[in-house]
Amino acid sequence: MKSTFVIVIILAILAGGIFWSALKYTPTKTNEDSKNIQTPTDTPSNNISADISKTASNTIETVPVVPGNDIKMEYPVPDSPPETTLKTFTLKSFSYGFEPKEIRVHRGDTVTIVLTSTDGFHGFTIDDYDVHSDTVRTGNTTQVTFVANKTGTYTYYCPVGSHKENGMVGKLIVE
Ligand SMILES: [Cu+2]
Repeated sequence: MKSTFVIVIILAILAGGIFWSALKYTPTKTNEDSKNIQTPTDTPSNNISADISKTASNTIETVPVVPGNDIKMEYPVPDSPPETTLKTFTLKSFSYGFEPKEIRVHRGDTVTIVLTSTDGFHGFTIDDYDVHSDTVRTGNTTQVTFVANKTGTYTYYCPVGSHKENGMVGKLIVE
C-alpha cells in the first residue's frame, strides 16, 4: 500500500509538472500571436512597409522611420521662403476696365496690387485667391497683398455693381 501511495504522489508531481510547463508555454504563444497581429497593423499606414516588415519584431528599427517622416514634413517650410519674391503692380481702374489687363507672376511670389481709380468707384477681386481689395473712388488708391501659391490662370475683376459684366476683368497668370 505504501508503494502505491508513493507512485500516486510521483504521478501527481509529474502531472503537476506537465501542467505547469503547459501553462508556461501558453502565454508565450499568445505574445507571439499579438506581435504578429501588430505587425500588419503598422504596415499599411507606412509607405516603407517592406523595410518595416523585415524588422517588424524590432521596436528600435521602427524609430528611425518617424524622424524620417518629420524631415519630409519640414521640407516645404524652408524651401518656400527663398522662392518668394515681392512683386508690386500698379493698376489703373476705370469704367469699365483695368490697365494692365494681365499680370504675370511666379508661384510663391508675394504680390501687391496698388489699385487706383481714375474714373468711378472700383475694387479688385480674385475669388480663387480670396483676394478682396477695398473699393475706391475716383482719384483714390488702395492696395492688397497676397501670396500666389498656386499656378494657373485666374480672373481678377471689379466687384462693384455689374462692372465685371461690363468688362472690368483681367488675368492673373501664376507660372
Ligand atoms: Cu468697377
